[in-house]
Amino acid sequence: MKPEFQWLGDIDAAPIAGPQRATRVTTLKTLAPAPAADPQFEADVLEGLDDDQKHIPSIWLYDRRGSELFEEITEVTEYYPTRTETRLLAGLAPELEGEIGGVHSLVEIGSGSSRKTRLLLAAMPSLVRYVPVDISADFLRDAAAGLARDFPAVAVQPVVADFTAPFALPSCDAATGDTAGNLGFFPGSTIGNFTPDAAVDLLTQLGRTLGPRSRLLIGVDTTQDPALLIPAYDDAAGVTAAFNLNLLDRINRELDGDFDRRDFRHLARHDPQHGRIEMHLVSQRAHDVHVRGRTFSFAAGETIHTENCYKYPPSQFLRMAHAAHWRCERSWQDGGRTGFTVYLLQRDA
Ligand code: AVJ
Repeated sequence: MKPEFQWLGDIDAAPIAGPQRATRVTTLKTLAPAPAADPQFEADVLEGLDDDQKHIPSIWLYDRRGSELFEEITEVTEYYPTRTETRLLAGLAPELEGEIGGVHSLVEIGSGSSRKTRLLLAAMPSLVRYVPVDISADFLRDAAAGLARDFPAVAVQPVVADFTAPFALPSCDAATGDTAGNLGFFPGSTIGNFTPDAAVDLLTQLGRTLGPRSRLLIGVDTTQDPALLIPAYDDAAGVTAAFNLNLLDRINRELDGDFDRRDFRHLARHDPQHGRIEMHLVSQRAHDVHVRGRTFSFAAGETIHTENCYKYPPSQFLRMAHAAHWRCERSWQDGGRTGFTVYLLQRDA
């Protein structure tokens, strides 16, 4: 399988000039066409809107604007996972160097806010490189540049990749042959975006990428309490609603869509059978929408399912980790209502 990644090169402490510009000057004869949309985005949207239960994979929520809105979500009062996990990490970070000294590479899966990363880099002097892996190149570049400035001794090597497919770690002197020095970092309960089967596949594949005897520090949200969950995914300020509705703007922009966001309402619902929160966009009236020249009909009240956030209880998560050849070295659980848990896993040799 072709590794799906784009190598951005080392980012060092020097100021980042922004995307490299071509030195050759071309005369524009016609208006530049809109940037080509990701063909996979188009395929997923056209296929998903054609289904009985309309759905679009949640990965497409995270364009630049979506990533910014998600950052805003992490700051709303009702959204407990980020601050709970950050508190857990602040407590456990000082213990890590003693626990797993000699780790050289921090590989962050789906790099989000750099705050949690900073806690680890500051507490673990043995770390000499940081490899953030994310699908959004712009977002990645900005996040990586800030860290490079503040940790000049750490080589920052961002990788633009869809981490659900196999990807290669950039080679580096410190890493030669010694995969036991790789520490994967998969925070934010992003694992919750995956069904149990897909989560096992992902954990297995990450184990292959990180290598024998590597570690994985992973944050997992566990609560099934709707009183906590519903407000967290439908905050009073409407940030989560804006995050969800941004998907319609993205389709309009990149796929010639004519969604009117005023025709849709954000919905967060708890599905206790599956142990997950679902996000939907609910059509407020019967109407037609066009995307890439195709017509999709909506009944009043019909929804597009846009995200699943599974909340895996510890027993279930550990079963999934074992199935993916990881064993648990330690875990740290929030003593409060959320039960949010950070696990330190080690891969078999
Ligand atoms: C990025 C998947 C961890 O499930 O809590 C937050 C995404 N969606 N609010 C989560 C999300 C709506 C978030 N993850």
